[in-house]
Amino acid sequence: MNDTRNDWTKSEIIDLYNLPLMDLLYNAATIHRQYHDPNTVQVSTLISIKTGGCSEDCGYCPQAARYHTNIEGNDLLSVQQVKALALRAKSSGSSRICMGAAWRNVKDGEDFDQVLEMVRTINKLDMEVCCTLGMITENQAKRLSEAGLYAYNHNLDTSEEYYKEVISTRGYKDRLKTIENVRKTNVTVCSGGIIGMGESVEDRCGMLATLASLNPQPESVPINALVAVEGTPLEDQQPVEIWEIIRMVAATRIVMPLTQVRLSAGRKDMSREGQALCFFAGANSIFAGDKLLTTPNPNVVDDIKLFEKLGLKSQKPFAKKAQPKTVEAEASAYPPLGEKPRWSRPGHTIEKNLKAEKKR
Ligand code: SAM
Ligand code: DTB
Ligand code: SF4
Repeated sequence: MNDTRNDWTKSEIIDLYNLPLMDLLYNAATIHRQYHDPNTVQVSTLISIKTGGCSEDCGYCPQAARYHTNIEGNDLLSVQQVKALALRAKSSGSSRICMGAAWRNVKDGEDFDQVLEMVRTINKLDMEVCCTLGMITENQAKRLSEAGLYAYNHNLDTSEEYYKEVISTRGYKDRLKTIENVRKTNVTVCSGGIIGMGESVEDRCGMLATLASLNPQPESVPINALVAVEGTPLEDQQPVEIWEIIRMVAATRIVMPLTQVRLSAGRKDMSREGQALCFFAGANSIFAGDKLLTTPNPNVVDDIKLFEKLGLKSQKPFAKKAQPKTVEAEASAYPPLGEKPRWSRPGHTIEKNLKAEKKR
């Protein structure tokens, strides 16, 4: 028995999201400590293996060919270029590489064969390797798995209702289908979304309800704050407040206790204190490196200093391969610092705790 539930309703998640902040943080941090080492954060690095010129119309994306953004595009990188970038990332403390391609979907042929070779190459470096290449078929997922892919990233981005406001060239069901194809292999699933695109709290929580309903839940959930890029339809969006990011991270942690929650795009505009609260609320991964795929990210030295200030260690590769099966097993792995809070004792659940909070 653990706290993982696949039947969270949108309204339950909205209630969580809107809790007084201190209650939300306390609940999320308590769950976080039951399943994860609160002083360890995974450092991952993004490599944009094919940049720009994408046929899709995702309203947030600087890589869509139809928008006039200032990014420098490039064709598929060579295996040697990717290996050099991965080695550099490893030497600066990354345990995971995520390779992104500005494709609508993967086409079988020379380019896909080259990506498979990149996967094999990074795998030999003893790093987790993740890809985000757009839609893939079941057969392509199998081939990636055979090449040693550890994770496939394919974001739901927002709720099913709001999706249509942001993207018209593909539907929510297409996204879910690719996730299902990945699930048929032993590649782990990475799927999350973006906040700050003009969506409501209801949309954010609706997306979390869909992600939490997947069985098994995604092993990894990136939470991105929109990076509003000039030339995209969302260029004028006001930056989302840090409190919203913290709430989103906390709600994600509570409804998906075992998942790796990734504080992804948008960190450049977050204070160190804001990021610290996100780690407290359950975020346990960041993307490091001066660039995400095409937009700026905090510099590596500042991130190292932040880890030192907060006493955070970086997570070793494959540390999450064997997930603890029970709360008790994890509690013995990470003994609590003080007395156990009541909802971590046998028989107490987060739902009971929420009811108690509401009654107060
Ligand atoms: N083309 C593939 C796809 O869309 O699935 C993979 C690459 S795509 C750039 C990966 C993810 O990056 C998107 O699903 C979106 O969540 C995120 N993303 C893209 N542009 C962003 C932006 N401006 N701000 C925040 N997140 C962004
Ligand atoms: C994810 O959810 N965020 C990362 C990773 N998965 C691929 C990408 C963020 C991209 C931000 C915009 C850019 O740099 O182009
Ligand atoms: Fe293309 Fe992916 Fe950008 Fe959408 S998010 S435009 S599919 S690169």
